[in-house]
Amino acid sequence: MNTIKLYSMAYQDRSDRVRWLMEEIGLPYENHFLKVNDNWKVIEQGYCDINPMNRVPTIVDGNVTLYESAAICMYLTDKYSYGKLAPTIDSPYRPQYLKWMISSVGTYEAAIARLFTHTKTDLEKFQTREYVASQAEIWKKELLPILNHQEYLLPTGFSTCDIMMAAIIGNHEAPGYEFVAKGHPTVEKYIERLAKRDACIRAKVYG
Ligand SMILES: N[C@@H](CCC(=O)N[C@@H](CS)C(=O)NCC(=O)O)C(=O)O
Repeated sequence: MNTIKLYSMAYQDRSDRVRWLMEEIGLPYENHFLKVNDNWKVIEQGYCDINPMNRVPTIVDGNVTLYESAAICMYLTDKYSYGKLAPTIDSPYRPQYLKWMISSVGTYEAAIARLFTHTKTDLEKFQTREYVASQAEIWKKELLPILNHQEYLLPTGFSTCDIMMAAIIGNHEAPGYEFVAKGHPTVEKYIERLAKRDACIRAKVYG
């Protein structure tokens, strides 16, 4: 089996979910931490040849070079843990799995990330928090009924979409946690349960 190269800036960037997943599967991998400037922009020479977006994460798995964290996680799961951490293509749970994989980054993270980026003035910070709070109210209509009666997002048990969602919501002090988990015991317990996994700890997802 190839040793997979994982390019990132630090443990707690969007490489967290990829590292966690590789730890869960037991894949051999090497961390390549890139040179960054004070604003956390990648300044490593030659990296754009690997990822023209100049962002992280990127993996190199043999002759496959891939970026976009959700795509990487879907690729690695289908290749190395098909039917275990991802439902098979003929499973009735595959559509929901795909939905979570895409909405984790496209819907949840797209909004939560604003808490880091849309903060130039006090007014912008306030408006961003209002926006994320309003989105979180909608998300909870989806999340709470599921987590109120099962331990993981899919009824079949722990899967890669839990890794995505838990990495994005974050733990305790993370900005996303305040809006999505805090005050909702089932979501708090869900994150707590996931944070205790050996693979999550080894991957240093929450520090
Ligand atoms: N949708 C992409 C987002 C990638 C992304 O924005 N990564 C951040 C780090 S968490 C980055 O590389 N930032 C550097 C920059 O903005 O130049 C993914 O999920 O992989």
